[in-house]
Order: sequence, then C-alpha cells, then structure tokens
Amino acid sequence: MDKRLLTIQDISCVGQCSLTVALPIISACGIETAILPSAVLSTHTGGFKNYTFKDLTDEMPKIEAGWNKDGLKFDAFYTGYVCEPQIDPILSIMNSTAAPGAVRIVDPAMADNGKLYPGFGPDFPSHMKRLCQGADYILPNLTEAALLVGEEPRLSGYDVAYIEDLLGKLAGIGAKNVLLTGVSYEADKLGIALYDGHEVRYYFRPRLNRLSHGTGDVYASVFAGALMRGAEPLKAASLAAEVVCKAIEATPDEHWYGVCFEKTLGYLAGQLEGL
Ligand code: PXL
Repeated sequence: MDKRLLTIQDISCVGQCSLTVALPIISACGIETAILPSAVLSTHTGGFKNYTFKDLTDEMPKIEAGWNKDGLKFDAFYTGYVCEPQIDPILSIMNSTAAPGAVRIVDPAMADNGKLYPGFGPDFPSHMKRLCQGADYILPNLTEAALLVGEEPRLSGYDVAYIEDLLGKLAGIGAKNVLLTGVSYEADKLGIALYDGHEVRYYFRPRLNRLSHGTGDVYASVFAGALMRGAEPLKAASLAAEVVCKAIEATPDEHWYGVCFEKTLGYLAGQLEGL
C-alpha cells in the first residue's frame, strides 16, 4: 500500500523553506503528502525584515477532530518549524491519527550557526525536547543538538568523541535514531552522522563553502520522503545530502533567501526509481 505522510510546519509564503519545500519534495519522492500549516508568514524570518505571522494553533484541535471523525490515519509524521504552544496539539494529533507502525520524524528546526532563530526564547529547546522524546528519527544540526541537551553549541574544533557523546545524549532524550547534520572532522569535508542506538554511521561530501538558508528543510524533506519510499536510512540520509549540495550548486550567488531545490526534483525522483 502507498504511504501517506503528514508534515506539520509553517507556510512561509515566500522563502523556499518549510511547507513550500516539504510538499514538492516529498511528493516528488512518490509519497502522498498531507499538510498541517502551523502558522502563515509572509516570508521566513531569516533575513526578511517585514514578516507577518498568523498563528494557526487554534485550528489544530479542530482539524484533529475532523480527521478523527473521518477516520484518517497517517503512516508517517514529519514536523519542522513549530512554536511552543503547538507541541501538545501536535503530540495529540500524532497519537490520534497514527496508522499502526507510523514513523515519527522530528526536525527540531529552531536554530543554526550557534543561535536560536528570531522569535524563540532560550527555554524553547526544552519544549522541543518533548517532541523529540517519542520520535523515530530526530534531525538536529550541531547547534540544535547542543541546545537540546543543554550545552553551548560547538561548531568547530571538536573531535569524534564529542560528536559520539552528543549522539548518545540525544538518543538519551528518547529518540530511536539520531541523524546529526553539519558534522565535519576535516576542513574540506562536511557530512552527517546517523546513530541507531548501537552504531554510528557517517556520510561525508566535499564541503561547499556557502551558507544557505532553508537547506535543513530540504535535507529533512528528502530524508523523510526517501525513507517512506523504502530507502535504507543511511541511503536516505546520503541522498538528502546529495540533493542539498545540488540545490546549493543550482542557486545563483545573489539568490540569498533559499536554495533552488526545484532544479533537483528530477534527479531526486530518478534516484528513487525502482524502490
Ligand atoms: O528553515 C527553517 C524555517 C522555517 N520557517 C520559518 C523560518 C525558518 C528559519 O528561519 O523563519 C518561518
């Protein structure tokens, strides 16, 4: 049977992030994608100065009640950028609409480059932790990982022992698998570490020297779509890295607010053929 995934995050109308990235990417993976917009913003908050924000938390229990009456169930959940009052409604939706064996993928999208995104207070990581607790996969970057375990982010100058200790602490939150992004042990290589509670596996690529907005959302969306399509977790994680790099390479320098992931959808669909 084909799988149906529900993704819960904001709609940033312009900005190539959150739902405008997740819906096309997961659909391109051949997976039916239902959406629950947690808020509507005119743009994302990472550089635009005049963003509007309409909170949709009040809609969540009503939408849940409608889905429950219609008997709708989901085979997977993928959460991204959400606010503190939405954590409990989201947990409730994931509990009441889960098909047997449903997979929970949580991207604790709240911080990057050592800092929380604008609008999140210092206690937000402790709330995001609750969403991570029952997850099958969490996908923090190095900043989010440190904040989730109550540490100062370390973005460079760390070693294998630091990363593997961090992975252990993240698993200790109660997530079955931890997929840590932005890991680098050699200056010219960047990659991910995947820990399933027993073994740490890595995937590295040549580093692209460019900071791009929205790459975390592209990464998590490809991972979620490929995993639900049946890819082995490290294969889904490495394909996500390939797509992010191709998207960065397809993005002109002056295009500052996101990456041109649209140009990679054909490649992505092709990589999943046969699965
Ligand atoms: O890319 C994560 C993200 C999602 N949604 C909104 C954001 C950001 C990052 O800044 O501002 C609204």
